[in-house]
Amino acid sequence: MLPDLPFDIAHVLIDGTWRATAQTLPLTNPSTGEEIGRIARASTADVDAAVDAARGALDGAWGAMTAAERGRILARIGQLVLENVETLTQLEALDVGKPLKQARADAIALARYCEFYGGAADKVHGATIPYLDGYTVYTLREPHGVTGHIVPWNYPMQIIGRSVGAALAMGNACVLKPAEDACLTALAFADIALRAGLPAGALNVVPGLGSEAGAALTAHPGVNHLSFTGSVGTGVAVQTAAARNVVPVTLELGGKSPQIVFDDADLDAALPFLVNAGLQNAGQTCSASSRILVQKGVAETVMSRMAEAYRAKVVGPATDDRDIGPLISAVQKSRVEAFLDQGADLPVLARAQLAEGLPEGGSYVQPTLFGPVPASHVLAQDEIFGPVQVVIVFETEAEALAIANGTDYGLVASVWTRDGARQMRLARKLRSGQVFLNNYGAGGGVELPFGGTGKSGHGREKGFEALYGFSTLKTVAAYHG
Ligand code: TXE
Repeated sequence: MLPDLPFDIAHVLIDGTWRATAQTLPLTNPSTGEEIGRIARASTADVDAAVDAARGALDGAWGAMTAAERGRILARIGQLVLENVETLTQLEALDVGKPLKQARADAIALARYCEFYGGAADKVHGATIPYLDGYTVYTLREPHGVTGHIVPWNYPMQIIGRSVGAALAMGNACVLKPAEDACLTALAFADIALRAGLPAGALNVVPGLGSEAGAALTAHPGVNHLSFTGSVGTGVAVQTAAARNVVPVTLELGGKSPQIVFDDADLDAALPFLVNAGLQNAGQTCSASSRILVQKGVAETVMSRMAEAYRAKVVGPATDDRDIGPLISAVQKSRVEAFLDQGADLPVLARAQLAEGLPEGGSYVQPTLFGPVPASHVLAQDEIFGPVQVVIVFETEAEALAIANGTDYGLVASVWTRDGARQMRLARKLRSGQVFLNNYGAGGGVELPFGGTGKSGHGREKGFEALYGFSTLKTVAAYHG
């Protein structure tokens, strides 16, 4: 059941006003398969109105605010998010199927993004540049203008926090298109932002289909920057649309992130990360560690200890708060099952447990650990986006590096070894946006720049770096003689 909300979930938010759309879409609970309501299906006209409202905010109260005032509003939003953590948790569990503890962690991360970007808003500045005699030259960091944010369903709150948070801090006005599979926390966040004093039009939310509202937003000539997180195929479509308007794009397109375990690793420290980084959010994580590369000397031990950890994990409905929830939808379930079919000839090390009496219509998949698996196998190459990991055995550091760098992706990698020189060598040679040494994911890392290389995308979100991506640089050269 939906909690009581101060807004209608079938509405879009445009210019500070909740409005009905001509058409709606069903909202499904992935834990049960039941329809729990209807959400808005924004049209091209709704997106046009949202972009106009954002432009109006830039020309009005929002555009006139100082960086410190923007920061204070973001900080207030963060505070209100914290006060509403339990509602946000319930919404996300219902909408995405996340176990409550994961949904709660995401809500707290959303607050952290608002706190971080609130504090950073007035700390971004340009430079003075020594130039010819008689000149003073300086640079100004300015907002792009209207920013479009296309957000997927796997971590709505975290992805909204990192992209909308940074964009607002820099003074952009945002149009947010959440995923059709999960938009409730986007609406709740916008309601909180309004209550915290964000001026009308600074954040507009237009839930709807990717092929309609999403495509309309990416093609809109009034949008000055696009930030997209999702699949490679849709990322290419977004970048192509942006190119027609010559608009900068930040793309975060997932990965096939490896953890490399050497013979000298501290296995007790590594083990929880090896398994949890693959199974968190039922594997539907852009930075999921879906490949575990293990050196031959510890391969048997690591495989048997990972198998033991898998057998102890339980899959259940989100509100039962087990280790792992359902996948987002029946469509995602069939995508993952198609991968499992392709792995039918691979050795299975272990599967996790499905809780008894799972609702028939829920999108549950039994988490599966394969190994040893050849590095070239499709399950070791493609992003599965489900609770599936493969173990690959290697002998030398050079071989490990070649395997780790041997996919189209490059988002996150980690190295488990006590050899400091090897840590430094691999940190440099791994083709990856983030490298972790003797850890993985660094606790979420609101402060840590994040993004990929290769087909994982380009541009950086999170941390201070995102503020540069969500702004543009103007050079001012004054001649005074
Ligand atoms: O992604 P899409 P889907 C990967 C993962 C998953 C696969 C498919 O491998 O199995 O993608 O998921 C919007 N113009 N990731 O189909 O299509 C859409 O409405 C503009 C990895 O859900 O990329 C949603 O808001 N927008 C990833 C968002 O794009 C469009 C997270 C993502 O949908 C659009 C999610 C269009 N033409 C999936 N078409 C990660 N990096 O974490 C769709 N959208």
